Amino acid sequence: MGLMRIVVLAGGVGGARFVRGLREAVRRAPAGSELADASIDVIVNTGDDWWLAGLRITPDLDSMLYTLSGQNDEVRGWGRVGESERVSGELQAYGVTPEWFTLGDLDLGTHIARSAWLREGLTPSDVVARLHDRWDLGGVRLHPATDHEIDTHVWVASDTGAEEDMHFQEWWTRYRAQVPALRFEQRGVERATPSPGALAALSAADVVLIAPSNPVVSIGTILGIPGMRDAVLAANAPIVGVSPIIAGSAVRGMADACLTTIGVATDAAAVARHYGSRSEAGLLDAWLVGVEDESLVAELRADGIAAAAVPLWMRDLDTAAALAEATVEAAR
Ligand code: FO1
Repeated sequence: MGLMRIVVLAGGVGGARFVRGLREAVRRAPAGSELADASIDVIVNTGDDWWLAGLRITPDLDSMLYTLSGQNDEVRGWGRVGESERVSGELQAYGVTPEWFTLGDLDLGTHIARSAWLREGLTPSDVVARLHDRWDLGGVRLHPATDHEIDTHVWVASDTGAEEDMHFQEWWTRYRAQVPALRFEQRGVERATPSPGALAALSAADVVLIAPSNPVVSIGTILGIPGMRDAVLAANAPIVGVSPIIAGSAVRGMADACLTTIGVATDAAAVARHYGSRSEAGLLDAWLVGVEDESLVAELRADGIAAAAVPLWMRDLDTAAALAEATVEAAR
């Protein structure tokens, strides 16, 4: 068996846990099996990125980087383990950063390095490659979905009833997605193109996996980059998605608020239909729901989506590895 090239589309925390499980499944696969020889390329959402205090912050890429290198804060989900926040206190006292967004001291090192490299003229892809040089990601290669800035803005109704927008980070971390969003705007997306690494990975892919990430502001943003959806579909590979919704609630994060905004129910079958079956101009060849949602499998199959129910909760490395293995199995 030759090398199996796996490409994953992913957002931050949930995506990182899934990819860590996939890496573990590859490590555990019996020698000589197809999975044992697999490579993993991850196309990471950049729609949460923003400029703050003159620094480029890329939460999803950093969650991947920190999780795969064992540096992430598992309790909060984001940021570095063993973090201190001395500089952030100063920045907040100066009013340079808002009190609802904390940049840890160690994390700031990453942001300063990235911003310095961007100012030297490196692309976001080049920056990710440099960050790779320092951290051992166990063979996983990360690619920003695009090298263009496509920061997400959220439109809401103001007190006067007029529409106003705020950066996604303010809506998500300050308001915890509790202010109803009228719509999401990926600013600049029309000029964006997929990153070279993303396109190269897709053109060589044997399997494409859609991580259990936010279908709207993570996976939706990636697929909304002009040319990305076509590149995913053009890959000579089955496309398998994992539901981020179990028994009608978001596994983590506030995906339900995002789904409501685009008129999709917070339900594993509704998200599958939103991605669509490849046989009907959609994306999916197969879709995994939780064992809690076993009853949805028959209706999805009737809609042309090969669905299966498997344990979806990634409680630890074992459960994440088992889920990843089931996903690759579904692709076969
Ligand atoms: N999330 C928070 O809820 N509060 C924070 O202060 C915060 C700081 C932060 C700093 C750097 C970074 O990369 C991420 C950070 N996050 C914070 C997480 C975060 O931005 C969101 O959870 C994601 O963008 C949603 O995927």
